[in-house]
Amino acid sequence: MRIHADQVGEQNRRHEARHREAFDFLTARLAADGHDVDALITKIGALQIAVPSWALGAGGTRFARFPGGGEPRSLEEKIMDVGLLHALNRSSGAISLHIPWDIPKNASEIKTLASELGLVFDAVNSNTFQDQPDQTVSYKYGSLAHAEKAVRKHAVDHNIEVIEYGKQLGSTALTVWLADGSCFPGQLNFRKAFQRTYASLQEIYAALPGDWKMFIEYKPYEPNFYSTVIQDWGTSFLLANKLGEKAYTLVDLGHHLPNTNIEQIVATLMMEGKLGGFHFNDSKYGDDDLTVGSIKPYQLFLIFSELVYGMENPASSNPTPAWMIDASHNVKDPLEDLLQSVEAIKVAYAQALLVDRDELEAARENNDTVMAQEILQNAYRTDVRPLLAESRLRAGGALDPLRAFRALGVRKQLIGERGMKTVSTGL
Ligand code: PSV
Ligand code: MN
Repeated sequence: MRIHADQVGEQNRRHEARHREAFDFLTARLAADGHDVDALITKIGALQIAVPSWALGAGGTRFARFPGGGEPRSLEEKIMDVGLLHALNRSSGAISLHIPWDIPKNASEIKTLASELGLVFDAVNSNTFQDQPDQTVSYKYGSLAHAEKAVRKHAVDHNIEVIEYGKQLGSTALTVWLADGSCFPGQLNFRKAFQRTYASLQEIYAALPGDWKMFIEYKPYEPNFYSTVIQDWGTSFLLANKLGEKAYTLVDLGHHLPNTNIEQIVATLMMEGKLGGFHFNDSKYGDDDLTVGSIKPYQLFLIFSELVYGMENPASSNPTPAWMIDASHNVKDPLEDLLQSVEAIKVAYAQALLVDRDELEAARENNDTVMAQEILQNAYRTDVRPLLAESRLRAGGALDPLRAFRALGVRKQLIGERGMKTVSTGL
């Protein structure tokens, strides 16, 4: 199914009066505070967040999976689903593929379909954390860090193959996340594991096209429970620095131990021009992969405050990070969950844009702790949703994507087309 402009327009007419009232009220307040509302709306509209191809079906835990109906059965259907999101929110204009879960069998047809829906291909992700059915070696004891050269070579070759798929689709980045590590003390020589990983990454790095980037994603634990080779931002940053200017750190919000100050990590990486990518999700305990902003929205805002500062004050080589959601949906409709996540990301971004940087710096320089907190919290406590709605309206999207999704009966139609019992690839 596709969502057409007239359907969105009809939905918008129902919410138009209410939106106008809220938007006019907010505009007057922001303008009085010296904000350029049109410039804010343009910035908010420009933020595009890639959707992972593996998050369009129900996720699950190691205990159970409860699939909904109408899940995409192929890469084409996954692209169609991202197209539905993008038609509603005009902010999901990219898809990130995980190989081999989503191998583009006919790259040019896949590309045509995506571009018809206004989508581009974000970073491609390699998978050396699972053995594939026909695999000749096993990743049970690691991949790029494995003690055996043959296994490391297999994992390196896979990454190079992923780059090749990405090239066919117009991607310009490879994300490497490794499960490599150990479950028990003594199992691994930390130094050798790092050195092997570095040497393997060097081989992959050498295969990167000139305009490509490599994102190195860290994670403290899981699936290994004693040590992970690339456990934290410091290790990722060290590898990225050693590899060269095309290598960057990727921050996944769920990949931190409880209470880690992620905003400070972001600030440091941006200062060094080494923050390449971002995986958004939320969590209460570990890598819970919950809807963005559902548990710790203030932390998300503080992170965005550093992101905005970093983007406004870039290090010489600082790119705009590649934004992506990396979540899993156990009890929600995946598409509804993704709409909520995109909204939460944009709310935090818009609030961060409202922070008066000059006033904040003055408060900091004067050790005015109270005012520094006030400035941040004033921005955080502003209901910016009318700005988001207006930016969607101007881009041809829905004033209220979630309500439109329900009013248009999208899931019902998808179930009608694809059936109730469908299984989509991915986690
Ligand atoms: C690992 O937990 C991770 O965050 C990596 O980004 C993987 O590619 C993805 O999740 C797999 O679901
Ligand atoms: Mn991730």
